[in-house]
Amino acid sequence: MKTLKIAIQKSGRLNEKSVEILKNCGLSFENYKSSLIATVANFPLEILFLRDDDIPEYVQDGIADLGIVGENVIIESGANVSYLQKLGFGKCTLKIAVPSTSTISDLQQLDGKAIATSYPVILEKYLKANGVDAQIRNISGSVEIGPGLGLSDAIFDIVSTGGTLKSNGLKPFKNVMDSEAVLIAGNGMELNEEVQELLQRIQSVLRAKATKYVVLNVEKSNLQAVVDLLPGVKSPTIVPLFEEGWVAVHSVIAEQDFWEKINNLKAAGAQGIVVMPIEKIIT
Ligand code: PRT
Ligand code: ZN
Repeated sequence: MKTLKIAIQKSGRLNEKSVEILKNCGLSFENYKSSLIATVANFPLEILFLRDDDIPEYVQDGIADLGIVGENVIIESGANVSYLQKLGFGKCTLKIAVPSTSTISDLQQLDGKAIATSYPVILEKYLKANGVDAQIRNISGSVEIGPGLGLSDAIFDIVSTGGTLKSNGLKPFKNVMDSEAVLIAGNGMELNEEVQELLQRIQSVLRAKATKYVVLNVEKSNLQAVVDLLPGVKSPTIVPLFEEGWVAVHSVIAEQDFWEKINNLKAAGAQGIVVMPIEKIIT
């Protein structure tokens, strides 16, 4: 059986979550800071620890079969790879930002202006698509100091909380693309049994993460109203309580509308609501 190789970031913002998702898939491996490669003990897989910028090319060229990397890095690299699964972490937005005192209100006002960025390919495509003729200053780091140093009139960079922009006297002007970590494979690569198995495990971990397990008690007269609020994986499980006229309802609810759902359940008559994390959902 061929051993698969997956490339993940060695250190940086995506490293910890990439390791975590693989470990949650039941893969057993050592994660020493110094190692460049780790062998998984209980699955035919090797993990390569790389700089994120190298991952798309490694996957494109077949040196690694799979990779976990930000969409921004993939698009910037121009590598020919296919997305297998969005992973829900490393979320950010690439934005054009201008000094907070700037009166710029229209994209065309960037004509003839200089924009500093580490993502010249994405920026150039965006400017071209919008008919803006700006000068791109390609710098490799600390892009946010560009306007302060007189190097550029605007910047194009990754933003997550917006704190870095603010502390450098900048404000967001245009959102260009959203990004998150994705699982990639070489374009046209055969998705063999091992890849499918790994993908299924990743998807079951993601599904579990997006949901909570809920157990609640309700009087039978309020049961329908409570059940109407709960989809469950298939449908809720109803278990009679020892006390006549009462049942316990077991279900899963989505993390994203969790608090709203809980409040609605309480209003519908649910009591003693217990919420638990789910490890995996296998469908
Ligand atoms: O060493 P290596 O080359 O592997 O790593 P790196 O230094 O190039 O990348 P790293 O670890 O900083 O980021 C890896 C990936 O995380 C990026 O390619 C994005 O896909 C994703 N990501 C998510 C982010 C951010 N959020 C983020 N906030 N990458 C960078 N930032 C930086 C941004 O450049 C800016 O300086 O954080 C600052 C802005 O953050 P806020 O919260 O102040 O807005
Ligand atoms: Zn990098």
